[in-house]
Amino acid sequence: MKKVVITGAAGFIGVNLVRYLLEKTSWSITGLDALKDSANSRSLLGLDPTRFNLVIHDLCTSDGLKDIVSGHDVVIHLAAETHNDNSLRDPSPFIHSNVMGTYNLLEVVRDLGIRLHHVSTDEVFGDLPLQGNSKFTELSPYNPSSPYSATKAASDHLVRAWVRSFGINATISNCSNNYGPYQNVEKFIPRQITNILTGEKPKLYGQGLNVRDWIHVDDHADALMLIIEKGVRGETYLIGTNNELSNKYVLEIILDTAGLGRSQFEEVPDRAGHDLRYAIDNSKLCSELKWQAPSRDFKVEISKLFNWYDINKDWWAPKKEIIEQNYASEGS
Ligand code: TDX
Repeated sequence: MKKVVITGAAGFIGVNLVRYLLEKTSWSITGLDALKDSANSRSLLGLDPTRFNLVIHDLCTSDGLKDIVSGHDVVIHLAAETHNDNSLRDPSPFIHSNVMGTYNLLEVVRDLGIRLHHVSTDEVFGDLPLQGNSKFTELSPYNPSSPYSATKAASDHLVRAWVRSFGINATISNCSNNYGPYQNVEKFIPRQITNILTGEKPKLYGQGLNVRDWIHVDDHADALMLIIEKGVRGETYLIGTNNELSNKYVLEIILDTAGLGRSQFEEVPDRAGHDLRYAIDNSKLCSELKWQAPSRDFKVEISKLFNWYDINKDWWAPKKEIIEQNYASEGS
């Protein structure tokens, strides 16, 4: 049985990972979270208290961090500011959380000799041309576009440097766009679903031609569990399920699910520096660690997700108004 720390445990991927690991393993988990805007401790209610506890701590503060992490076997590092649009409004929290937070954690795992898995994003590689079949691989050069992706790239570089210079036992994964329950309504899919549920029109940046490679958050959790168990020290693994879709197409599925016409959305000004296309080549994970991407019907999953946001209004409604005010002030 492993004793695991998950940083960012109250965020979207953290919550789903905690739930997944409690179901699929006998591991005990310490969730660590600063409980900032994107995190919602209510997402973690009702979990088995003999196997899960939540510690409120901001990784930007190194004081006390060693005591929290000590006695565990593995740290899975998810804590980060993650929304591109927020990073364009104010990069500062991204520098603090994603760079300084990772640095503080690295110093603690180095000191304690504890294994680390660093969870990152495909955005560190920049973007791919809209046309063609090229994909990101573990060897793609880093070329981040936004303050968010630049800070995630910086955190990846720190982990690599701590492996090489200080010999820490760490792995890295870079995953494509996640979807699933408990995702903050500022992100694309939940924003459009909750706009419909509140009588607003969905908002598409530009013409919606940009392409994202969507993975269900449980499939991401499944790949992370495998990397924790079998990943090789110092290695990077890309995680994705070959599900490239244009934003326009995803929005059409959401509109179909809601029983609305496909023209029932608003085109809003495009995001500055908007990455064109992301696509993941997952062959290293599949061949070296024998990961098998579960097959899913995206339309069925969107329909389930629509129901989840419909049923769980209490979870997202308190945040919706302020998020939409921020978007509206920018005309988006
Ligand atoms: O209202 C919107 N309309 C719209 O067209 C929003 C919020 C987004 N979009 C577009 C922008 C992107 O092309 O949808 C696409 C997805 O947008 P986001 O959900 O903001 O995700 P993205 O910018 O692609 O970044 C995501 O993938 C990598 C996650 O948010 C990151 O945390 C992850 O690291």
